[in-house]
Amino acid sequence: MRYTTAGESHGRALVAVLTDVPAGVPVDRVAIDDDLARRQRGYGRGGRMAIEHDSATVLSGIRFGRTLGSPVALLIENRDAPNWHEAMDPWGTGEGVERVTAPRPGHADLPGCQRTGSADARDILERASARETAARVAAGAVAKALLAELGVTVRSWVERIGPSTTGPLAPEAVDGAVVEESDVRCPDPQVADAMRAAIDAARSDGESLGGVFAVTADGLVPGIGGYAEATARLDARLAAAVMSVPAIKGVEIGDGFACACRPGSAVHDEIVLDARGVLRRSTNRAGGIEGGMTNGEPLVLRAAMKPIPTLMRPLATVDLATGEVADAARERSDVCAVPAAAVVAEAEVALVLADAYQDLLGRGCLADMQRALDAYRARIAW
Ligand code: EPS
Repeated sequence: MRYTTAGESHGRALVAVLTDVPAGVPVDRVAIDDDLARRQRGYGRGGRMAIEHDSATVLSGIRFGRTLGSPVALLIENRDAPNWHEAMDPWGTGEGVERVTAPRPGHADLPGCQRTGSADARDILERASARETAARVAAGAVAKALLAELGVTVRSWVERIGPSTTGPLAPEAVDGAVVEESDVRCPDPQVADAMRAAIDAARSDGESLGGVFAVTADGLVPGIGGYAEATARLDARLAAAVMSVPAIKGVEIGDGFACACRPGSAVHDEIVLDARGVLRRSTNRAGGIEGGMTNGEPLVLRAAMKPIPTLMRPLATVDLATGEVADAARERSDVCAVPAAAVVAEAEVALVLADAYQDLLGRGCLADMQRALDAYRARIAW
C-alpha cells in the first residue's frame, strides 16, 4: 500500500489517500482516532493542540468496517481553519493579509521561497508544517490494522529530549503501558521528569528542543524486504520513510552508528536454536534486519529529531522584502514535538512494513495473505 496526503496547516482539512490496500482488512474507527489523539499529546506542544480534536472521516474504501480493496480516503478537519479564513481563502485576493518575509533558519521557509518563487513564506510553511503528519497517522492506522491481522505490532517510546536521556533501551525492557501513560512517551519516570523540566526551561528561554525516539515492531517473519534490488531493501525503505517526517535528521537500525567502532564479533548476532527449535539470535544488535530483510527478531529503529525551527527568541535572518537584517518570523509553534514525532514514525514504519508484507504475500485480499503467511511459516519450518 502507498499513501499521499493533501492539505495546508490552516486550510479546511487534511486528506490522506491510501492506494493498493488489500480487501477484507477489519478497520476500527476508534483505533484511527486513538492514534490521532496519541499524536496530539505530549508535553511541550503548542496552543494549536488545545483547538484541534483530530478525528478521521472515511470518504471511501471502507464498508461495514472492512477495507474494500479500493483507495481509502480519510479526511481530518482543521478546527482552527475558520480563524484563518482570510489568510487561506482559495479565492480571495490576499489584499490586507500580512506576508511572512523573515524566513526561519532551519525551516523550509527560505529554500521553499527560492524553489517556488513565492515572496510569502506562508505559501511554503502551510504545507511544510508538521500538521500534515496527522494525515500520515490516519493512513498508518490502516496499515497497522493489516499488520495486526498478520501478527505484527508497532510501538514507540522516547529515549532523549534535549540533554535528558535514558540511553538506548531494548524493546523487552520497555513497558508499553507506562509509555502510553507518559506525556513524554518515556518509560523511565525519573528521566521523564527531567525531560519535562528541560522542556519548561526551553519554553521560558524562548528555545525549542529535539530528541531521540525508538520505534519497534514485533511478530515479524524472517525475509520481509529484499536483498536483490536496492529498492527492496527494508532498512533503506524504513530510513527513507522515517526521514520524511519533518525535523528528522538521522535514522539508525539496531546499534547503528555504534557498530562502526566495534569489531565484527561484537556487532553480529550469533544464530542459535531456541527451546522450541526456532532459529533465533542470541542478541539483537542488528535491530532485526540483515541484508535488507527481517531476520525474525524485533525491528529496532531510532531517529534523531532536531529542535523545531520556530524560536520565540529568534535567530537572525534577512527580510526577503527589504534585504535588511531581521529577526526570524515567530509563529505559534511547539517547544518540543519529539513524543508526537514518535507516533508519526510508528505510522511510517507500519506503512513500509505493510507494503513489504504485501510484496511477499500478495495484494488482493487479507484471507489470501493469511493463507500465504501460514504456508510461508510452514516452509521455513524453523
Ligand atoms: C502541528 C500544528 C501546528 C504546530 C506544529 C505542529 O499548529 P500551528 O502552526 O497552527 O500552531 O503546532 O507545527 C510545527 C511544529 C511546524 O513545524 O510547523 C501539528 O498538528 O502537529
